[in-house]
Amino acid sequence: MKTLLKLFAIAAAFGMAPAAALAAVAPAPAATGNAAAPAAPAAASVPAPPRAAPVAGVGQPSPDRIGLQPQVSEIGEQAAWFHDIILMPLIVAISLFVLALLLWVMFRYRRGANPAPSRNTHNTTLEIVWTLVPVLILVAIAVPSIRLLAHQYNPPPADLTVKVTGNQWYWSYEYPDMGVNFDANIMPDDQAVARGEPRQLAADERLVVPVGAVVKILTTSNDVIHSWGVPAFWVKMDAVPGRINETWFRADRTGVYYGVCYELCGARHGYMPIAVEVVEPAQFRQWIASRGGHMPGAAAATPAAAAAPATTNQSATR
Ligand SMILES: [Cu+2]
Repeated sequence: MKTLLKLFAIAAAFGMAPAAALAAVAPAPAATGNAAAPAAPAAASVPAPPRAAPVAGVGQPSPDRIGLQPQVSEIGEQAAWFHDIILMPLIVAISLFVLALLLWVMFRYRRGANPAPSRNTHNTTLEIVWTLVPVLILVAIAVPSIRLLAHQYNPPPADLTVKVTGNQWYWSYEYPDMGVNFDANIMPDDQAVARGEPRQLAADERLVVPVGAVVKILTTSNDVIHSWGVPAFWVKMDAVPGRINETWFRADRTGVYYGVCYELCGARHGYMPIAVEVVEPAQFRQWIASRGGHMPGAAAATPAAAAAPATTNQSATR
């Protein structure tokens, strides 16, 4: 029995066995230090809140969409406005203008219609115009572009910190101030469809965050470069081994939002999806409690928090 438990613990640590399998076998959460331990239901007295159902077309791609996903963060709305109102119309106008010039030159100045070509090599006015106009266009684009960049790199004070670690080929999440950590693996297609979730985007474990909270995301990796991102939040950051990168988001609407790994990271790169559930603050507190965690400042009273791996306790008291 002990050997079997050890095998399951090792398998779960490498993301090969679902956490539930380990929890079903283990009578109590043995402090093995594996990331799946907090999921053990035996220690949590608070029931987990129900999983929200995703809404078609929100937080996930849809077959008839050609634009960006609906944005649920302020940065995302700014970026979508920049893309939809400034960049796309400008690109379309410039492309049509150049196409019209090319067609005009091809027909008006073809050999049949214009047998004696002009010998002019310079036109000062024209040269000033075609230098100045593109410069002015670029300056006009630079203003909202730099404003957006500055906004992205000046995060407001964080309400919550989540450390995201990329692994071949799953994600590990840690709430260092709350004593919660777990692994998230892809959900099998049949299970995802049965639950009304998009296949290959659904994950067995979701990152849960409160609505309206500034979430600081710290990314790193255990093996190769991965990239964590969620299009509906306009957030994406490389997860690089030996290094911690920082980004942030603030989701202003509750719901379920999906992302994937955005860096080609190996054979199963396409099978490490990201699912984020944005919930009301009360539901978030319930979720943290159901995982044996605690809100920052509150005493780690639950048995699961007391039995949590040493690394979790250290980071929780920081
Ligand atoms: Cu990856």
